[in-house]
Amino acid sequence: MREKLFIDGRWVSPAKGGTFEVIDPASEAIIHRAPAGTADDIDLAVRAARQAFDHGPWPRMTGKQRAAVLRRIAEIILERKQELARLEVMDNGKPLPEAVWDIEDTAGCFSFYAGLAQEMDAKPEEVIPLAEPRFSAKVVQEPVGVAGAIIPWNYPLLMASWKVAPALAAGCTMVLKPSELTPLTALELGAIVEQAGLPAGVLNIVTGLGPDAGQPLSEHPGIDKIAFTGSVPTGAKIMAAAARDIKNVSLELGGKSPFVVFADSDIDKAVEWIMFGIFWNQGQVCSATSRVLVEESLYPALLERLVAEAAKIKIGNGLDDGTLLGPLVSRGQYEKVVAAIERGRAEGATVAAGGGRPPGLNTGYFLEPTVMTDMAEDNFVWREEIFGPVVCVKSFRDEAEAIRMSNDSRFGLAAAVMSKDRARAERVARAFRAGIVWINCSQPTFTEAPWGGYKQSGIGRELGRWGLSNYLETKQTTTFESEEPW
Ligand code: TXE
Repeated sequence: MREKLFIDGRWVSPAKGGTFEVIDPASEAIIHRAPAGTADDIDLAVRAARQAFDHGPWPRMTGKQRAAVLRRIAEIILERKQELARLEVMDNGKPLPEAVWDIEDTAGCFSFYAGLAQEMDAKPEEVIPLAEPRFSAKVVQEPVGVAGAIIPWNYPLLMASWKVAPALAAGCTMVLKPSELTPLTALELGAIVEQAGLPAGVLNIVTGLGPDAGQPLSEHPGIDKIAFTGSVPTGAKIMAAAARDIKNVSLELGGKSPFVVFADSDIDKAVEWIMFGIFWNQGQVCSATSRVLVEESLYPALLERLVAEAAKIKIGNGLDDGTLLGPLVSRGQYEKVVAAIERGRAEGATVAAGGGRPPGLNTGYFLEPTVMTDMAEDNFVWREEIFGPVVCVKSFRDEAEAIRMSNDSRFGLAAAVMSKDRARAERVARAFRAGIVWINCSQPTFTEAPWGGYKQSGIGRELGRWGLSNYLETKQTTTFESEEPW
């Protein structure tokens, strides 16, 4: 576990010399003291990234050359897969097989953007037809410059890759600020890019607390773009900070994603997708299936099955064989989720399954898989993101009501629908006001497809070619081709 920040290709101690505790959420033990970066370190990192962008080789290399480095990063991540996955479990709490999957996806993300970097060589410019024949116009895309990335703790290395890989593919340089709850694998990424031969200053990694390191990064005049994934209130602060000098901003914020299950659905499949959608990663997923809407005639049977299946989930340390649900990431997150359940109950909801600490697990931030019912539509648990293993289930009468209830949210990240009637499923999918829609499934995420939300779920799209566009500026060059006076 690393004790230094990664700035300008070197491992350096934070200017103020401070550290913060890294806690294993399963044992509550302090497993590391990570370097606490502050405004001075952010400034150093931004200057290094600026220098690397303005004068270094990275933005001037061909896409193919950048792709070679990105591919090497992916290879090293895969070589270190088991070790990185175990670090992720100790830091975040998730079950090991999930962490292994995350690390494979992280490598996949670097490989994917290596491909897009290489493709950039094939289409360096686009000629645009103009109505006025004496002029010609072409369009090129160029890296946006120095990017800042502030990321959360639910997928520590994977969330880093969603920002680092496209930024580097585009030719940008970057300062990455990981979450203070999960800094371990992000610091390893410094060693990985170093080994892969990334030029100094192209990626700088500063760990630290949100207000001490994140805020100075979002306010720094030396960065051209800020990319953030996290909560709505912090996203709003970052956007306000970016507004001061009109930085380019992309935000991926929370969600309260509905899953509409029509009565013609296969009940086993529906329950399986719901369980995957809300208990995977302890429900700490921005697109989690947190609101389930079931057609009235299927509601009693589906609820009964869901409650029975939730009770079977094996809870424990993510490193133990067979664990399906680990602890929540932190004491703060545990308390937030427990308080939400209590508030929902006080506002009239029924806890149909779980709702408390699993018997026998007295240490660690463990919470039972929880199913809540009977809540009014204005109940806190139906409206607000809980970010824990808590699913709210309600019934609906008809398609129109399902659509109205689904869209009645300030969020619009994801939504899902299940029905054997394909035309109806497609109709509902079109009616959802959300950036990510699933039919007959919920949650599968692919690097090739755009990811992001409507409404307060954010601005912009990550992944796929849309993720690359986040880090590109568009430049038109218009030439007067005629010898005649205009
Ligand atoms: O988020 P924050 P927290 C939601 C989820 C969760 C809640 C709170 O509901 O319960 O947010 O989690 C950095 N300037 N999501 O408190 O504060 C911080 O250091 C700049 C949804 O962890 O948003 C961390 O790196 N940066 C989500 C990052 O912001 C600041 C994933 C995220 O922390 C800052 C995580 C500031 N003033 C939480 N304050 C999703 N969309 O997936 C903090 N940070």
